[in-house]
Amino acid sequence: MSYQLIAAPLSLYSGKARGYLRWKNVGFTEVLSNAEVYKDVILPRVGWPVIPVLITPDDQTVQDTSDIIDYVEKCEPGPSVYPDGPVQKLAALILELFGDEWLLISAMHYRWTYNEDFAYQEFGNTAFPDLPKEERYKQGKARAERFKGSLPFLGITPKTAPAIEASYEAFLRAFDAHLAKHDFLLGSRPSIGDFGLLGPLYAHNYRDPASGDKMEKIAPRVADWCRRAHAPQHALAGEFVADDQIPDTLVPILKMFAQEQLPILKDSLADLQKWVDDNPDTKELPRLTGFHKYTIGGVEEDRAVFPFCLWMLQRVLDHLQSLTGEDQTKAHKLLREIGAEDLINMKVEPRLKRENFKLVLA
Ligand SMILES: N[C@@H](CCC(=O)N[C@@H](CS)C(=O)NCC(=O)O)C(=O)O
Repeated sequence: MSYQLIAAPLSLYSGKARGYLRWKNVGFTEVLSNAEVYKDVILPRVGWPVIPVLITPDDQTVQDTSDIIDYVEKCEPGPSVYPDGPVQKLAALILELFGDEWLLISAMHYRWTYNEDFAYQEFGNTAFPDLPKEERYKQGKARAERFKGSLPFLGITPKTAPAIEASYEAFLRAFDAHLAKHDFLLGSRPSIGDFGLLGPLYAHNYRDPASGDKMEKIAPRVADWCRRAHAPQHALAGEFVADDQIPDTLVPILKMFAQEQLPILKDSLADLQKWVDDNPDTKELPRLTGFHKYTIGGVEEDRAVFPFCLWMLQRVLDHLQSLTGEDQTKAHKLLREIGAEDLINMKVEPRLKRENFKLVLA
C-alpha cells in the first residue's frame, strides 16, 4: 500500500501537504474527504473532523501538516525541505508559522468576502459529489457555516477588512519582488516555509476565482509560484542558496512576521499561562483559551486566542534554542535585523505537545 492523503481541493492545509508530497516524490493516493469518509475514516481515526489526514503504508494515522511533513521527512529518502543551514532553517520555520497561522486571516477574509458562492458549491462538491449541482450547493452552504462563522474569531470584521487587504497586498508585492530573483523562498529548492505559505496562498487565494484574479494582477510571479509549489514538474530538485545566506528580498517578508504576527504570539503565550493558572487540573487545551485585542494596519479588533499557534512557535524556538556559538550569533543577528529579537528569550512555558491529535500540556 502507498500513502493515502485524505484531503480536498478547497482545503487550505490539504494544499500544503499535497504540494509537499509531490515535491518529495512520495507515492500517494488522494482520497476525497466526502461526508462518508469523514464518518467512516476521519472520525474513527482522528476523533474530530479535520483534513488533511495521512494514512501511512503501515496503516498509521498522521494529522497536522507539520507532523505529516516531519513523518515523511523521517521515513523517505531524498533531499529535505529543512535547510541544513541553521539560519535558513530558522527563517523557513518562521515562514511556515507565518503561512499557517497568519496568512490564514487573509485567506479566510477573501474566501468569505469575495468567493462565497463558489465556496458553498465547493463544500457541497466535496461532501456529496454524487448529488445534483443545486443540492450540492445547498448541502455545501449548510456545512460551510462553521467555517464562515469563524471569521470574527479570527478578528476578521468590517472594521479590519481594509487593513487585512492592505496587509495582504503588501505581502503579495514583497513576495512577487522576491520571486523575481529566486524560484522559492530560499533558493531553487522549496523549503518547509514554502509549503507553509502554500496553504493559504493556493487553495484560497489562488484557486478561489476572485482571489486568483487579484493574485494574477498584483503578483503574477506568486501565482506562478503557486503552480510550481503545488504541482512541481521536477521532484526533489533544486538547492538552497549557498552559505546559509538569507536573500535580501526575504527580509521585508520576515519583517511582516515580526510586526504583524509576533505580537499575537506574545499575547497567546500570556493567555496560555493565565489559562493554566485558571485550570490547574486540565491537561487538554481548548481550541480557544480566551480573547484579546490585536492590531492590523493600525486598526484594533477583538479576536480569539488559539493556543495551537504556540505549538508552531515552539517548533521555531526549539530550533533557535538548539543553536550555539557562531550559528547562534548569526541567528540572533537575523532576528534583530527583522525586529523579532523578542524570540531570543521567549519560551513556550508550559511546553505543549500533540497527543491523540489534540493539543495538551507536555
Ligand atoms: N494545523 C492543521 C490544521 C488543519 C485544519 O485546520 N484543516 C481545516 C481544513 S483546511 C479543517 O479541517 N478544519 C476543521 C476545524 O478546524 O474544525 C494542519 O496543519 O493540518
